[in-house]
Amino acid sequence: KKLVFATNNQHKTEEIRSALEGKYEVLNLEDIGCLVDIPETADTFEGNATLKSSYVVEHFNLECFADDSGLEVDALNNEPGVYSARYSGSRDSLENIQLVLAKLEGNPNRKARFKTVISLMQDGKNHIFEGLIEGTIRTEISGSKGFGYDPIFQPDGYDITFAEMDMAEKNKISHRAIALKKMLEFLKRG
Ligand code: ITT
Repeated sequence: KKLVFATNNQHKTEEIRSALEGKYEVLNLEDIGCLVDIPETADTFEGNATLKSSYVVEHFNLECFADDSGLEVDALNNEPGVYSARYSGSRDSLENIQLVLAKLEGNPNRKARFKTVISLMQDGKNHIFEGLIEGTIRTEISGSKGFGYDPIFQPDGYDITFAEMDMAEKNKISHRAIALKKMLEFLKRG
């Protein structure tokens, strides 16, 4: 069975493909010939996930799901949040990481969480699935796997960052994996 995943982010596509291997074939925006950068103008993860999934329904008449996600840092009033992809004004992960580290410099409160909200558009209805994982922000970058803020995020109960984990290991515990599991349970019931 095929599922359309409304993303331009190759890393998200890889994580979702790996998690759904043997269950679903995952097509991303490029695969369905959608070459636009869908505007994400909402101020919530749920709002932006819904903008992406409904764009595909409207313009391609395909059922589809989308993931809007980001990092919330307690000491930064939950920033970067929905602005995670372009926190520094650029999509460059290193610049975004450095901005978070600079803003947290000297701050002992390193608590943070990754959140994913999935919007699944099916039969004209929007189904929402959420996943989150608590952790802390390291004082320095560590690891080269993963993407985005992975090199500075250490999930609670671990002494390594997401960027030091293999994709399979991250996929066992991540915010995205938790939201995805909920969506799979829903699809199984349907
Ligand atoms: P699409 O909208 O095309 O799916 P995007 O990268 O713009 O791709 P978002 O708008 O959801 O996705 O922004 C999420 C940003 O949050 C992403 O670019 C990363 O910087 C960060 N992020 C999300 N999930 C992450 C993860 O698992 N590990 C590290 N950083 C993550």
